[in-house]
Amino acid sequence: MSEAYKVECIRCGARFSKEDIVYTCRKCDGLLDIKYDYSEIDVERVVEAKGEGVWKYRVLLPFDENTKPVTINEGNTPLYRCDRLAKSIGITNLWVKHEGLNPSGSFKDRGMTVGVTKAVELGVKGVACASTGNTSASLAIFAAKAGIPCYVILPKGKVALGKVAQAMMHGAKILSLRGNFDDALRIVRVLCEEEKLYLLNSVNPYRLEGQKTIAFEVVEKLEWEVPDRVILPVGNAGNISAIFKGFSELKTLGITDSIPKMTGIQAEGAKPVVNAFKEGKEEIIPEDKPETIASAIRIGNPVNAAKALFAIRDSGGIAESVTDGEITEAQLELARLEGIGVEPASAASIAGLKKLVEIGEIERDEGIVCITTGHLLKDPERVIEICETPKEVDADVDAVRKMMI
Ligand code: AN7
Repeated sequence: MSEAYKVECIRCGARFSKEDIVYTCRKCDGLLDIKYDYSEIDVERVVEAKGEGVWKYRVLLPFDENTKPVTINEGNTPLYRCDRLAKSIGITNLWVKHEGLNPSGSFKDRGMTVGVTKAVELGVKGVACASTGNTSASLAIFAAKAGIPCYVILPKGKVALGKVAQAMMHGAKILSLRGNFDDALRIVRVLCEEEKLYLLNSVNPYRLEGQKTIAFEVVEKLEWEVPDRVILPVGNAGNISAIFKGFSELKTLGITDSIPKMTGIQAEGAKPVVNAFKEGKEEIIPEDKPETIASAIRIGNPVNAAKALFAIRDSGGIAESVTDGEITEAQLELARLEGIGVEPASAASIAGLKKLVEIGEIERDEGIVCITTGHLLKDPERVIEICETPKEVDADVDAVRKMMI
């Protein structure tokens, strides 16, 4: 639909063609963004859009009418009203959008449906990524669906079990790197250039086009009202940038009149974006040895930091960090008060909310949407570490009764 888009550098404004395989600006190495001519976009086709999920909003996606999407029905995730959790935190208006209910169990599917559709359009010989887990699981699935070879590099021993299982089952060629995620991304970027593979980490601007639909769904579910604040975990910093873009587009089109305060949460042991935000800096200082139990966001050199810092500052939001203990507590609370099972990184959003309310940065009557990015079953090993182990019992009614009640 939106054939009339441009790929543009956010720093120097250089433009690249749709056929060009480019991830950062060839002139200044700045991040790229997909730009539309919003005056050409029919607002009715956004507000009255039919269908479900990411492709419902294809008028705001970079493809023409005839493109056949590579899709497994991603998006259209529930937005839960969470009154019990709100009460326990001492706030009045809380929703959780559970992105863990995407087909692969994380929000990455939104980016991959668009990214792999683009890969097919370009006719690439293979797709590749570095990953803390969810990106690789999602890419493996979409590559399988499209029939394209898939290569993934994972930091050895640092990826949750469910995610590796998915990449293995769906047929990706997996390498376990003696290094961390940042090493893996650095290496895969070089190999994608040299070996002509298509890179599908979130530095690829097409990925973020799919992920921005989280904002469209939130606003639509709230009957075209904009929440005061959106809180989400930040790793490579793509998702917060994408969601901000989604809200910005709705405002540009005159569908809404505000943008939520974009609030990014990192783990205490991996918080370069938080540091840059608090120090008022434009650029992050990469961390050599990021560490957290929230392995999805164990990232020291987030590639989309410049976009994320702009999103947070421009929307009047905040970046804050939480400890592994706070993440675990929030994961348990969300599971037990609301029945929402998430992996540790996702619980960082709830932990961040609690902390920011406690220190008075968030007003108690704000309308808040937390994005929970990945499903509980992604990381069963963590559950075994933090929950009580089931007790063994003889197959006898009285023995069971004695231990049960
Ligand atoms: C559950 O899979 O980076 O800030 O390689 O899996 O957009 O990077 C995962 C990231 C949050 C952070 N929550 O999102 C990967 C990867 C979950 C995640 C993030 C990730 P970004």
